[in-house]
Amino acid sequence: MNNFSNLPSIHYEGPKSTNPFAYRYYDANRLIDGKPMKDHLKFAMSYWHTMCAELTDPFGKATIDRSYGKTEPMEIAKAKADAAFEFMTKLGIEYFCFHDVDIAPEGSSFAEFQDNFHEMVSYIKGLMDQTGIKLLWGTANCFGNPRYMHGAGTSCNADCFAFAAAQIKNALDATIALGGTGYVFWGGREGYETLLNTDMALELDNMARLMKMAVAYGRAHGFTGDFYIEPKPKEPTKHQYDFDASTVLAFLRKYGLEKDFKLNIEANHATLAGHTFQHELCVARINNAFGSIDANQGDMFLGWDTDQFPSNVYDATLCMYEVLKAGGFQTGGLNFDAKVRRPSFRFEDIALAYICGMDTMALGLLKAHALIADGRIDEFVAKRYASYQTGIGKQIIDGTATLESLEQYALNAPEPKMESGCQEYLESVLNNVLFS
Ligand code: XLS
Ligand code: CA
Ligand code: CA
Repeated sequence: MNNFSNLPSIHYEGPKSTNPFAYRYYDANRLIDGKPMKDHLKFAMSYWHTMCAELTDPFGKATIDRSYGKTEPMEIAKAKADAAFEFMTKLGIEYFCFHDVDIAPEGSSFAEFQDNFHEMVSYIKGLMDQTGIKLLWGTANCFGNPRYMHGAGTSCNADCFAFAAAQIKNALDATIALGGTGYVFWGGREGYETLLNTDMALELDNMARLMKMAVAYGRAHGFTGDFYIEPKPKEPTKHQYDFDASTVLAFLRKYGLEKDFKLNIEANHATLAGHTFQHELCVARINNAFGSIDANQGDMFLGWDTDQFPSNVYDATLCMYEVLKAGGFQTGGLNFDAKVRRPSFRFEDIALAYICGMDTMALGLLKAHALIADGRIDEFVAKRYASYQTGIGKQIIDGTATLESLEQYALNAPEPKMESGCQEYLESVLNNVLFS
């Protein structure tokens, strides 16, 4: 099988089903708090991993054939798009995300790529109209081509900056034409290998210049969605400027970009930065910068970006807990930026991987909703900070307390009475909600 033509349509059959080609937890139209699961989760297919990745690694060649039964590059691109929309339709996935180079052959010059790209954007528009499938976000791949070896917006070579800008303009045009609600900047080469050859100040200023140009162009051409930065600390560069959510927020504020940009948080990037996925989502949420999610997971023993399909329900629950606390997705959604392992080379393995990922996130939603309804954790947290509701705590919050007034208070007060943090009890509450 060189495509998804033999794949059956996947439906919800409930937790007792042993049919591998069925959802056990994802019941698209089931209402949770009056909203269908599909609208809580807004699942999206990543075009690059799902349709393009050949499952190579630094030690081995492709294990999957991505020619979709064709030989000419544009024929392959069209057959690939047909297969993508067949896949999404059969799985009931309503959104997709793409890089410019995922959908069209690069050819031998930028001009040739642009022609191919325009033709493929119209082709994909036709498939979207036929199927009702929507674009979640678009982006430009400004990291794969050798011209970006020193970076794109942060390249030492101004011509490379110009090529990146040209790609971003076209990718933004496509995102607007296809009705995408987000546009992603992932700075795959925006970082450095050694400071010995790097003007960090100029590189960061230039990265902001490129983003400002994108905002100016997008807003002038009808893009009303959100721009996103996707943090990642390293890989492919040794140090990436968009290290983690907090670093990106500081960058956005320094350059006055915070109104147009939100964050696209990826699970595997969070763990590479030494944070939990929930931490990064929480940082985004409390700074009103929660935008979208790249759902996947890393391997706790590997220090690189393995982009595995999410299967850890514990993490999925804490992820969806943050999503619910943020009020749900607005422009964003859950994009499976995930790939099958190299030996899972059959097209049906890709479907089985999505079924696992979608069921995991669906279970996460159900359990996060149950955790909030249960109320014990929220109640504990509220009680833990109750000392800020009255007395000296209220003065600290109101801004009426000063160092001098607090000194007077401390001189006259008994030693503070400590309470337990109750971590183990709260972990048992979480387990109780997860497994009942
Ligand atoms: C790579 C990134 C990339 C972005 C889009 O690690 O996750 O796939 O999501 O360029
Ligand atoms: Ca990603
Ligand atoms: Ca990744």
